[in-house]
Amino acid sequence: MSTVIKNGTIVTADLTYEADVLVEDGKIAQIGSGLKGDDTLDATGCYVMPGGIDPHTHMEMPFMGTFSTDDFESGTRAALAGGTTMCVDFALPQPGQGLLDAIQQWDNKSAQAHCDYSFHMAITWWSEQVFNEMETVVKEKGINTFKHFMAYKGALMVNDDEMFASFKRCSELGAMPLVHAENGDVVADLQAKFMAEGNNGPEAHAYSRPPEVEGEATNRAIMIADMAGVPLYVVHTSCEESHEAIRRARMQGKRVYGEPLIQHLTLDDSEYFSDDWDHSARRVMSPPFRNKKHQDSLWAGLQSGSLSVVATDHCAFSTEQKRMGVGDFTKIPNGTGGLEDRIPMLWTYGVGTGRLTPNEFVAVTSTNIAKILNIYPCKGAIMVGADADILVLDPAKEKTISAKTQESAIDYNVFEGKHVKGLPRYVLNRGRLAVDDGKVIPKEGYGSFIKRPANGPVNRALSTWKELTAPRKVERSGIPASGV
Ligand code: DUC
Ligand code: ZN
Ligand code: ZN
Ligand code: ZN
Repeated sequence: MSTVIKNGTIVTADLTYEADVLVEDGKIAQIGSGLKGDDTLDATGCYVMPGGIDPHTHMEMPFMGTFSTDDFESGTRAALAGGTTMCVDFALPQPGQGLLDAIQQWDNKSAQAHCDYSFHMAITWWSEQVFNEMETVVKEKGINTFKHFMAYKGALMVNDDEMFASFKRCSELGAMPLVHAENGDVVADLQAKFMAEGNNGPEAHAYSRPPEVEGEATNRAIMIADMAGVPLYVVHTSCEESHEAIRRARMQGKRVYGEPLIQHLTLDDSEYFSDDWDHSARRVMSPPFRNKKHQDSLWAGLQSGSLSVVATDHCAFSTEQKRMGVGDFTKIPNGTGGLEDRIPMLWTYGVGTGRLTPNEFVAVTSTNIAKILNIYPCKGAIMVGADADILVLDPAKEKTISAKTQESAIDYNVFEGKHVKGLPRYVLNRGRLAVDDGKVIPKEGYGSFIKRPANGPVNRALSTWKELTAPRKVERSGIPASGV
């Protein structure tokens, strides 16, 4: 069984050229002209690019006293509708729970997935058991990334000593730490202050998490990673303060990656000042949306290469769930959706405005993260031998985003009313036609867990801080007696 994609323009992170693509047994078998297959997909007027990879989703996440509404079934259906063929979710142990136990739970939940997926492993507490299990997670489970929450005090947050221990373990194992970088102690203090002052609406959520808490935590994580001798990936970089820390680290030769979200690039903090409580609460996520200065910084980072990946942090709660926080903004479940809209929104507001070239678009939606996660070129490439994860994007096709027409299970959409131009015509996942003429062809359970091997000796922070590995001991001729 083979399929040929004809008459399209191939766009990769490096090249743009006209050619047909032959897909056989789930892989790209040939790229050239005049190719023939059992089936033909016409890509006239379209771009043929690697399927999107969203490295940051939370399906059915247990969080703030509830579970995020999109599970692997509706969530991965939404992913495919938006041209994404692989998601990376977070296996999240409750404090005290073993890592392998949490992976088993996520294995069970993800059995429904319509598209390929993988997990990051979250480190939510620290112990000898966690230290030991990390090795099995990397070597047997094929997970090479460990996520640390520097916020959510009293729940998911880890302290600096735990983070340093975990980062050093990552270094030994050829794995990479991820951080949710916000200073959780300062956030908790500000939350209490605003509540005490009677400032309990969704806008106080934004006030309690200013850019400074993110910049401080990003910088701290970068320094700790450097001392542990390990690269670092900063999830949902939302502001100039965090971006600046990442930029500086990269200029110093440190291997540090930043991940803005499509929400932060295209929606601003005025959303929190709507007179409709539901409107504002539906947009409560952490970090919160920022002003234009920060949005410009994020776009500039994608253009210059100081920021590497555009993700969503897809963590969708219904209006009903959001209302758990009426009268107390700290109880509004944090999270927004975006998986279905990331590609059309970034194409429209990035490529459509001239901020990004089509090649840069492919880099930040697919290829860069495939390289960072060590699955390139199996994923993230239009190349002979690669998985046939292909997005045929029609730049002339348009729609107005609406909750009424989405695959996601939530009852609203934070991009409601946005007009987008550039939509999937076809999507293939390991050769399976998953979107045909813009319509999802669901196949529950088709999605495969993609193992991601550990990195080799290049898994270094390129550290300038050498004392840890080469301490200089001083031989002294005389040492005074103590306490005299
Ligand atoms: N931020 C969110 O908004 N939701 C899920 C977790 C997170 O860090
Ligand atoms: Zn986060
Ligand atoms: Zn997240
Ligand atoms: Zn593969």
